Amino acid sequence: MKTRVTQVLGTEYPIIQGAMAHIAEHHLAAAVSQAGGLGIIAAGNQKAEQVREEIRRVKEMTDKPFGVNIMLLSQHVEDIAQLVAEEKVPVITTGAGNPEKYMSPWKEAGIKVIPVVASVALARRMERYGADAIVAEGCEAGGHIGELTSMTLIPQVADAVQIPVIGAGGVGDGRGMAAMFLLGAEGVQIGTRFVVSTECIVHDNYKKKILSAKDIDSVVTGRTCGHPIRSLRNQHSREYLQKEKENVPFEELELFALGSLKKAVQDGDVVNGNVMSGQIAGLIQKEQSCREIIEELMAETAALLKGAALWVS
Ligand code: TUI
Repeated sequence: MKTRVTQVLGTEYPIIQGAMAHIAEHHLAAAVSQAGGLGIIAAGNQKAEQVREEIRRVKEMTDKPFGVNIMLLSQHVEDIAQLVAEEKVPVITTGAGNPEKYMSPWKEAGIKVIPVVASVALARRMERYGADAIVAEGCEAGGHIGELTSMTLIPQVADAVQIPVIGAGGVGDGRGMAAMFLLGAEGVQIGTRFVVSTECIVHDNYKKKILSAKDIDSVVTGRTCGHPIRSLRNQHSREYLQKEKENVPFEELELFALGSLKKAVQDGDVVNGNVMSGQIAGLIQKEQSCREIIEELMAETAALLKGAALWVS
């Protein structure tokens, strides 16, 4: 399936793996790239030298294109912005902010720049600043989210920009992927399903929590402090929401959240840790390799879109 997204990324398939802090490291990124998608290393809050090590490991494991996601709230963002240019990373995605001040140095380094946005206004702005494509992420996604659903955001972004749109938020199988194409996307970004892949290094308890989730099991915390985060409901989310109800100061909420994702991902504490996940968790039934996931997605999508002529030859 060739679309403008595969042309920009240099991949076989128009599938990007979502960036997930502590989760999207070199094993997952290399496996997705090897299988024909675009694997992504999440820089998260890591220091530049840790990210450099991750990049080098992916380069050792695959010669296929891959990307680095820069979380713009990170205190190390300046160093990482410079590092990705030095390392000539093929693709950069960004999240949780506006990357415009870094875009011209990245473009000059020959990097494809794909900001993740949650609004039409930022999508338009990113196009003006030279973005090669845009990820439009609906609030079905896990982690830090915007206000709009994928159903409403993707067609509005697709109408507003000329550059290719990659749809994110709520995609777990070929039906979701085909729906994104019908809404105007030319590629998809998938996070939660790749968490439950054999190559993903999250603690088994994290994978089991996703596999046992039902449709209504995700909640959004942090709305009151302007950083809404979608995760699976547990003791941690209940306590966080209770604190928000009691209007505890922002600093106390921040302290409560500190290290909570790592606790779930690395220690497997899915009771007191933060299990970030998209709303599509309830659809995910089994662990598979990244190659199986991608091939299944492509077969389902192609069957559904047969005759729709949405891709380029
Ligand atoms: O970035 C994400 N997902 C994330 S980042 C993250 S780490 C984090 N931890 C605590 C607080 C905040 C983040 C966990 N999950 N997805 C991409 C995304 N970006 N979704 C929404 C946005 C977004 C939101 C507002 C992008 C830009 C924006 O406004 C920018 C501006 O200044 O106009």
